[in-house]
Amino acid sequence: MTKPRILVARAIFPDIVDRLRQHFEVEANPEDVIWSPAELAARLADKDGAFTTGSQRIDADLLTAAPRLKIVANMAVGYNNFDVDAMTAAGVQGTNTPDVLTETTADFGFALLMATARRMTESEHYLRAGQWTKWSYDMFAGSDIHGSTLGIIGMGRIGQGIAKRGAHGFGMKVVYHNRSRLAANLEAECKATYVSKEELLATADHVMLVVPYSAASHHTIGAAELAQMKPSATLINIARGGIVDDAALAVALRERRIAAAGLDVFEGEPSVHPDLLTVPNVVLTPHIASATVPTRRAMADLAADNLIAFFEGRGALTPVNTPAPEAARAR
Ligand code: 8YV
Repeated sequence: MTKPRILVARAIFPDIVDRLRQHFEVEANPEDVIWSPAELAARLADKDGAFTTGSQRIDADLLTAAPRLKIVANMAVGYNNFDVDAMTAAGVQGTNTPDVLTETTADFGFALLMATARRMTESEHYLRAGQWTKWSYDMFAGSDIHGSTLGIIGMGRIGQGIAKRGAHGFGMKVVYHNRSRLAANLEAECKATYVSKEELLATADHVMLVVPYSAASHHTIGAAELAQMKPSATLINIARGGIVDDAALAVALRERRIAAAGLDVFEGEPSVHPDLLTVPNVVLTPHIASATVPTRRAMADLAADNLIAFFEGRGALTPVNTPAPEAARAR
């Protein structure tokens, strides 16, 4: 029996590619070339499955150019690179990697919050530049984490992980806003109170964004929302580029309309809005919230396991859509 053909669109752990080779005919990308949409489509023309990261767009044009494609396994919990409706209509299964990155990403959200509120990178740059010649009472004085109010927008698994860290570890008052309110037992576990977005913005000392990207969440934080925040507040985005209007944020930071921001994701990344690179009161990291070795391995393993389970007829392990059986492409 011939093995299904799959494309591994980005460089991943070599031993996981080897594991995939036991089940599939694999075209891999060990040099980690960033293919254009046309190059990706050409490579997928004869493939049955694809292993992707968040940087490959899967849309109707690509699905037309890849008539044998039956499953796309994303190595990410977010899947805004998928046109899910187009995939479902074409009978193509999509999968993501939930759960395995929750705690690691929540740890990072907290690390970015701490670094931002306590001005850690700004002060490190100062020290490295040889500017530290004396102590002074207000040198890099920031804002407190313990006992402050943490406002979380997007209360999925990662948001809940951050809430627990804040409430239980740092005695923070946690308020949250989400499309739907959590069940009472989850609110109790997180010690979190549901509030409107307006109340959250007006009362939080630290605003943490963990909401998935969609047309509805585009620019959840823009100039109007920044104006509603406390001038002493910090803003943390570990969700997706485009959730924040980065140009408006750069203005608010420069004019000190909010105190500071911590950003792991950017509109148009890996490009970063040039004004964010010149304001001092922002901590910038290159989309690394899930980047620990065990977690990145678990994500890659889960994406591989989705492909294997699907082609063994066991069904995808963590599907993001349910193509109708009659629409599904023949295996
Ligand atoms: C990924 C992420 O590293 O899981 C997500 O949604 O944003 C990150 O963990 C990134 O998307 C690359 O696939």
